[in-house]
Amino acid sequence: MCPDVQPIGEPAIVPTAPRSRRQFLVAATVTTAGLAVGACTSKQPSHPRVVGPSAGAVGQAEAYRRRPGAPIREVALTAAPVTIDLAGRMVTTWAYNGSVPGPVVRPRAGEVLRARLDNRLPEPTTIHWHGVALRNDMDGAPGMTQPPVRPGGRFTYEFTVPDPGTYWFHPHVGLQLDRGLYGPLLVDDPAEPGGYDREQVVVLDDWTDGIGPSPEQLQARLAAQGGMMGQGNMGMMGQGGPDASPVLGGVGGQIDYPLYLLNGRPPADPPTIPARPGQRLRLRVVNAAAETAFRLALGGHRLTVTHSDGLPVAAVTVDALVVGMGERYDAVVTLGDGAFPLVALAEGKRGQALGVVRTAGGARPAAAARPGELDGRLLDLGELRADPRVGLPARRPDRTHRVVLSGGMMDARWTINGRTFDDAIPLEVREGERVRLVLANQSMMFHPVHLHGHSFQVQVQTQAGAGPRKDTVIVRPMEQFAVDLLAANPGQWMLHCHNLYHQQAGMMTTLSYIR
Ligand SMILES: [Cu+2]
Repeated sequence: MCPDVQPIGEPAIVPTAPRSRRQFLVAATVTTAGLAVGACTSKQPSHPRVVGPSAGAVGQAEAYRRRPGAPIREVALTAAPVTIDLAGRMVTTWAYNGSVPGPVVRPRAGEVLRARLDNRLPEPTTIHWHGVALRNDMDGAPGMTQPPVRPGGRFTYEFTVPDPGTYWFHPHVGLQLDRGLYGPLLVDDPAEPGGYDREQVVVLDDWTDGIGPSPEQLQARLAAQGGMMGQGNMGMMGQGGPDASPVLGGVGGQIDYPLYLLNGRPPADPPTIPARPGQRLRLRVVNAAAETAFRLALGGHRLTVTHSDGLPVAAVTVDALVVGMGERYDAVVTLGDGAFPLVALAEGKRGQALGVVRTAGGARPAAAARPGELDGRLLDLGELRADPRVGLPARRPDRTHRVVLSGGMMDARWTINGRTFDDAIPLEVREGERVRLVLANQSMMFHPVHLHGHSFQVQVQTQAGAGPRKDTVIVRPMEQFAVDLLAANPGQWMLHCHNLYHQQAGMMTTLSYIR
């Protein structure tokens, strides 16, 4: 009997042959349907076996995380159509619990999050808990860790939340993320060291739903775009030119969004963040956009960056920082006296999102306010160092995978190691290994690469092993660097570009535990 291990599909495959994603899906589908018993009688004992989402090892990893008597934090999330007010314009979109962003989900580290999802959308959905090292079968990867939740259906996610920090949740199906389906997941630290007086979540988004082309129309235009670039194709950016971003090493993106939102509000109706002069404000910044990186600054202030993707770093003080899709940064500012523009410039695009940090009376900053800090000292990934509490021990990797990112704006096909997801060859690892991923961008666009279920440590050349822990990292055109992870969370995990349109066009593979 091997009820918790899924053999690889076709007996014809020799044990060492790479298996494609398609072959894995066959096995996964059979198991999901509860028909795996026959497959357990594999006649190839030496055949490497996939550690599937229902494997015993997944339950063991969860048991290791879960403390006896851990409190259960219950939340109810309903994904449904909703009408929202964007500066007086009523727009129908999809959201959680009727608001954009969705509700703040806020467990403490060590608690069990029990989140009931009711799907009142007209299409199937899932929730992915971005950045959380959770049990594989709760990861929300459709067709991989669970069947998608059908319209009218319900699914309850239940998992231990191991690490404090700033995370978020969103669907992992189709183009749903480019509507209003996202929300912050803040995991409190029972031993929070503090160092701030108040905090504010800042969720950034690029917005088209109900105002510009639909996400489906944008996807179709990207697919049909070869040869049409820069010809005024509605909703599309030109290539390069004045909109190019030196920080991102090229274009900011391909989609020219009509609006950018900060906590669900456009610049014409910015949210106010109230505080008192002299207070230390902790900003928890989440980029929930589908296709836009943001350059964030607070007029008249410097930002002391304390966390990347939820995990602590040695503090670095800058004027501005660029946040890629899926990334999070926490930064502390000591507030002056007045009303200050919190600006998130759409990097390499036109437009911006805006909030107002107000500690005193005075005029509201203009919707197009461009504080000088945006052009000041920018955070560089290479200067971040993991806090020693979360750094990986120095160790040579047991296994190295190259992750080549390629594709082009002219053919709208984006690949990892030359393959789109439907044909991808999983990156195999074994539990306990130190795994190195060499991220190599061989395309002319930046890619925020996101790994599910783990955070890796960026390997900085000047000080090997000491870079920040992250789960999403921007890889610029023609750039290459390594990230290391400890393979301590068995299962099948998505590795993909967090540009939603690149992901949908194939830029996704699997980090696949075998044994
Ligand atoms: Cu990409």
